[in-house]
Amino acid sequence: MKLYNSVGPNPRVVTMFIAEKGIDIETIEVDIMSGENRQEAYLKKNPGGQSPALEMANGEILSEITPICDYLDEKFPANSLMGETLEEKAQTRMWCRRIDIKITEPMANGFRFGEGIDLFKDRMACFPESSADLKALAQDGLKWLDALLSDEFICGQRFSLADVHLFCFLDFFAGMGQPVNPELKNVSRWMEAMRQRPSVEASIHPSMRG
Ligand SMILES: N[C@@H](CCC(=O)N[C@@H](CS)C(=O)NCC(=O)O)C(=O)O
Repeated sequence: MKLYNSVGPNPRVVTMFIAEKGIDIETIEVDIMSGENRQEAYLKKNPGGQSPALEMANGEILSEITPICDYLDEKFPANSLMGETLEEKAQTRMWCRRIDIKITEPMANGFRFGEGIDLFKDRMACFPESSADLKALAQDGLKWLDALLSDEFICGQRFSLADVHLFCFLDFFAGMGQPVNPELKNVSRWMEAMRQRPSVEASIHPSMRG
């Protein structure tokens, strides 16, 4: 198996997930800043042209962070971050999907169409006039989550991929003009607790280390 990795919150979800599980996967770095991921060689592997991608045990390529983590969790069942039962797995997938739709996707597009416009304008359709609204939509999603996050983790008492997913995005975009509103007490408390996990340090991309 090989993980095509790069800087950015999406690949970090997978590398933090891997660190949490204590498994070892060979990684191949893709330079997304220079656009290597948009060149033919990478597009042949992942037509979505984004990072990460996982070459699975049978040689086929899988993209999208939730299926990649789901696959790794089934392949290496110890320390499951998806859940032990069918119901827990379904709940984890539900929360990842909610986080994606309500928070992280609008947050990422708010950045791509705003601060990231020079990097993204020739890579995808960009709508700069939507940037502020998308950021507001992401903040509204966080407010919604804050009211529900009274327990230790997103899936109650159970640490899961949903926590890893949200953390990597909030950590990345806090430094890119989309910090967590400190009035969101539950999200702020959860974020502080997440920062103590060894997987946070272990998953910092080499290019971001001082
Ligand atoms: N939906 C994809 C999103 C992947 C994504 O947006 N990756 C970013 C890095 S965080 C990327 O490759 N950006 C460079 C580009 O789009 O050219 C997933 O779940 O993996």
